[in-house]
Amino acid sequence: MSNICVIGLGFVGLPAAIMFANNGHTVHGVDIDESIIDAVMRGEAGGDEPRLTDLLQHALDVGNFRASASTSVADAFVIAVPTPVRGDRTPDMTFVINACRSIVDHLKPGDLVVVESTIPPGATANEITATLQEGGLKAGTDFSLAYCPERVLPGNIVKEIVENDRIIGGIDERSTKSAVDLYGSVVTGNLRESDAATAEMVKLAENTYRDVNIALANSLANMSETTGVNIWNVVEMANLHPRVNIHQPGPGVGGHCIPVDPWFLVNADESSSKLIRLAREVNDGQPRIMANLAIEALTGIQRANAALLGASYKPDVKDARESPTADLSAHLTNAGITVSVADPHVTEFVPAIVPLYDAIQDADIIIVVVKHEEYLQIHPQAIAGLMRTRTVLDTTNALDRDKWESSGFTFLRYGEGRKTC
Ligand code: SAJ
Repeated sequence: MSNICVIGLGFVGLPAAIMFANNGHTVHGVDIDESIIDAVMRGEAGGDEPRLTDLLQHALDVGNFRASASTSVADAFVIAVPTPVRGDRTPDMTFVINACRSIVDHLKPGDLVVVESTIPPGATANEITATLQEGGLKAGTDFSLAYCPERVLPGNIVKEIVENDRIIGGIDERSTKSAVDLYGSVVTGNLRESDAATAEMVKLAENTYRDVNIALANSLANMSETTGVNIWNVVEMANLHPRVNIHQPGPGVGGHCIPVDPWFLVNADESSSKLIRLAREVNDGQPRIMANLAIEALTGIQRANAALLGASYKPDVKDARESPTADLSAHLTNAGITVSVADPHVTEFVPAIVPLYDAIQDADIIIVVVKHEEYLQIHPQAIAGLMRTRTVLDTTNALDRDKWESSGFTFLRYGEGRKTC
């Protein structure tokens, strides 16, 4: 059993802290946000993770877990704080470096420091090592240092944090072994030993792979206006090929990972990452394409009203970070269209979230931006009478065309194209 200090109690750090605490370790969770500390100590895990609250309560009940604002002495320190990009798309390592600084005063020979946060290539060996050594101890010689990226899927974290294979990249062999011992006590997936630089690139490659493939899907979908071909059918049939996995087109790429992490690679090597930058530009351009489809559909309607359904970054979660809905709303507003936004899970958003029927009331168009389960159950005939004119734009291939058209709606689906050739 070890004393573990987990720094950062967000969507990765809190589940990690609870996982360690429920597997025999004594865990001290640290966060700079007092409201998070208070909620956690009340047994409230927040977020959308099934079972996480129960597991937190169990860790608190057995006395293996506590949370506070200040780092303490431990055998192992796990850093799981955010690494956003600035407005100029350069990585912001402030939180990671501050976390390292908070460890220095408590670091002692034989300790282990693990970074889970997504970081730029080379950061473990460079700024992280330099900061941790500010107290006089030497990384590798006096304490172990490893990079162990997370790959859990929000919405399924409790399962994946234990079962997913993990890459363990130490700055030296002993650091790798020390981190393997720690994660081996709780992770049932395979622990793949490597070095820190490789592990850093694995994480960035995983998310960049996804962003580039989403950009490919979106590019193919954007051709459907020219080809007149239904891209959803194309993707479904192309993926019947045993070695093809075209992703799903959509209104844009949100979340605090996929739209962020590829910029770390662009920033590290601009000349070699042209494809990666271009994919980011394609995906960031999607909300404007959705807005143009809606604006075209509203031609001739003065002072049109649009109801946007879905504010979160992906279905059935309440996280709205980098949500495409925000840009889509801005483009429509700039075109003189009045926008209302509804979402069954999100509470904090700009523009403010309104109830579904309030958003639809007097709307000229409904734009489905997120494929929330609730929206699949909407009965068009139940809402048709609320609208001023009845048009629906489905940007996520969520809705049944016949169901809506039979209720008198003009039905538009992004990526279906219109026969023009
Ligand atoms: N999206 C598409 N088309 C797709 C898939 C996703 O437009 O085919 C959009 C989603 O709507 C969403 C965004 O991309 O706006 C990101 O969605 P996501 O499904 O990638 O979900 P994340 O960001 O919650 O999780 C990803 C995962 N990474 C990979 O699948 C490679 C997860 O395993 C990572 O741990 C997580 O990023 C992270 O924290 O890095």
